[in-house]
Amino acid sequence: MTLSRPSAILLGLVSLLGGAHVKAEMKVEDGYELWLRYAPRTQKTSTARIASLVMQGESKTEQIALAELQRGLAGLQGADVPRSHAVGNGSLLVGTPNSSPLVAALGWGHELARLGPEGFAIRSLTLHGRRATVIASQSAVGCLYGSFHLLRLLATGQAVPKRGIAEKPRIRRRLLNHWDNLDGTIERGYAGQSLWRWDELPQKMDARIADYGRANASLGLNGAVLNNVNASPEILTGAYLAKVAALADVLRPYGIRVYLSANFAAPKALGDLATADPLDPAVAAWWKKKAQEIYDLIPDFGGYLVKANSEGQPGPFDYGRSHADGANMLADSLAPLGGVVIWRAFVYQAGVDYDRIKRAYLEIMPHDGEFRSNVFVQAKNGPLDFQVREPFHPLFGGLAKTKVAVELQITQEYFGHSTHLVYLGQLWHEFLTAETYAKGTGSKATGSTVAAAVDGTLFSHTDSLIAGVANTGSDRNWCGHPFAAANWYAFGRLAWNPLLDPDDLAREWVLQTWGSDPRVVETSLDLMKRSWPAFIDYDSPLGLAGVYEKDLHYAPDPGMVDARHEDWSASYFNRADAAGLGFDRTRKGSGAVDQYHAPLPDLFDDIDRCPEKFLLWFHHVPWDHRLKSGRTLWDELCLRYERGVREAAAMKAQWEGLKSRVDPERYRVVLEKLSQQAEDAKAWREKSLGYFRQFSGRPIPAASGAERP
Ligand code: BDP
Repeated sequence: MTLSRPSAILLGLVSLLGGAHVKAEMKVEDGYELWLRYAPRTQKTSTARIASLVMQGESKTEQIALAELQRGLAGLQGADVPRSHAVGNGSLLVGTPNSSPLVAALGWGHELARLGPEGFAIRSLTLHGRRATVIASQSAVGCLYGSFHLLRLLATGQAVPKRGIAEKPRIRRRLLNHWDNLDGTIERGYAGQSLWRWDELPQKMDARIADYGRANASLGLNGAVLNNVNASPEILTGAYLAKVAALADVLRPYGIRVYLSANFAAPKALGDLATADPLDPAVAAWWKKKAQEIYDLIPDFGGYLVKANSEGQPGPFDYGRSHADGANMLADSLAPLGGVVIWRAFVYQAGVDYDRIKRAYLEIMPHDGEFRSNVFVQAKNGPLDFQVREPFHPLFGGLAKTKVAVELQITQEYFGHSTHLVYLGQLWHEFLTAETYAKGTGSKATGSTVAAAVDGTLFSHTDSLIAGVANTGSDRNWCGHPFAAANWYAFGRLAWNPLLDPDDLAREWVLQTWGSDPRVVETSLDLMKRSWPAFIDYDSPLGLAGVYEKDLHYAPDPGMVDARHEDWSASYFNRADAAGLGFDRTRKGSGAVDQYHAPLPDLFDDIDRCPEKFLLWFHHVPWDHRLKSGRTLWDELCLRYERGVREAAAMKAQWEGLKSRVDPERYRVVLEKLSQQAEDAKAWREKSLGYFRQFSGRPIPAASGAERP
């Protein structure tokens, strides 16, 4: 199976088989090609044609870049582009100063050095009297990234700007975190089974792994944690490491380093030692030996991701040791070999504080300054758990001496799984551009956004890391919902540059995924733009959180009580009672507002100034409290749910307008899912308002949702 151009079965065949009425040039597509379809553009562009490819380097990675350019240009330009040894008119020259004498002769060494090992430059220029385009980098991987960049420009109808392009990633480690289990299932995965076929590896390698690498490289992603954070110790056995090494060999030429989730108790669980105490020399020695074994097989191994003392996972607390003790012991085993430890901050030990969202900050902050230099503390974007909207985690801007990494969730655990269309670009943008005020207020605040905390510039860290919990699986279209691939895409592009505009990214993705028919493009973009606000409205408006049914996390069930843990109960989070709704985190309540830098605590603390999007997150609001709209909380809540329901219905109707403009299979899949989404929205409103009404005791206003937003 390879990512080929859209299969060339034409309408005639489609109508014979299914009778769909589509335009004559419509191809049958199944989504496997993702955004790398390279379909010929139907709209005119001013972009100059590439007439030949000049590539002197012979490394695997450069060969991959060459093959990609050949495939992409053949598709986009409608004819094969020959490889040539000399630069002619319309040539595209690709290479590094080391691999290509032609590139070396350009004298760009200084600039390329400034762009770093993964950066690249693209320029149109005259070479020996011929008009040519050059993609150059210090490294082969940079050439691959540059090739994908140029193909993206061509596929989206953009020309190389006159001043040229100089790109380098703002974040050094750009990872997918796969929550894949060794039995092939995926925790919170909604697109089939794991891509890694552990039972067949290492003897048999699925050709799809290279396509996975290719899709990631097209975005600039350069790392993958292969297994679930709820880690099976077995992944560290010799038998599994051989499988991991085989995958690493396939992914390496795409610039992807492999990382593993490590079970903290592995030395004990695998039967080698009686303890996993991080301060026991035998334990440290076990991990040192393990690290050496891994690096012998995988010389560029990235490191360990660790979920410790969280949700039943083992960790240093089991031996009375601290987070820093645990992380540092592992870090010391990896440091001489070049690996890092990614220590998750998704920790919430009962007893630390009644308010669950305060606990990670309270557990981790006292250790700021104790962690080794090859440790990252990886926090989720918000202090709870990938909810539909959360204020940023106060560890961003809080931790100063520790490198803080962020974990975003691409897979839609709380966003309707692979059934609802929800584009997450705006959510991530809101988060990344949030001001932490770590450097004070006013002009001093400049540069203290969450993005600056993550890319390391806020506190001058030289290494940086961003991770996205992957939504990929064995489904033919990779992510289950055709539009879910947009979230993989947007995450990858934001990992390269967190300041990119989510609307621009949506446009890029749509043009490459659905083609350039203006009606299809504008409708798809509109759907994506409306999808997150709509989802918030019919799922968790006004800062509600944790409203979900037990374990599954699909539909809301705000009255759900989980006997296992109070802080797994929906009612614990929304605290609906006769007085009102929401969690009081003001200074009169849990005081969580004070985990932020001024002026945020005062802002969040004041019910009249707190942004309404976080109102029920920070306040227990009386049912008759007036909101900015002049409506009471109860009326506003009803309106929001109703508005969400209307939006979901409108999204479906909008898509129906694209029948005959979109290839039949992808059209059908999206329509089916949007229909379910519209039905769910109604049911979710009923369920939620039905529950809250028992407390508000007020009627649901008849015309609550008459207007569209
Ligand atoms: C929660 C998920 C759970 C994960 C956990 C985590 O429900 O499946 O194991 O986060 O991130 O969101 O560790």
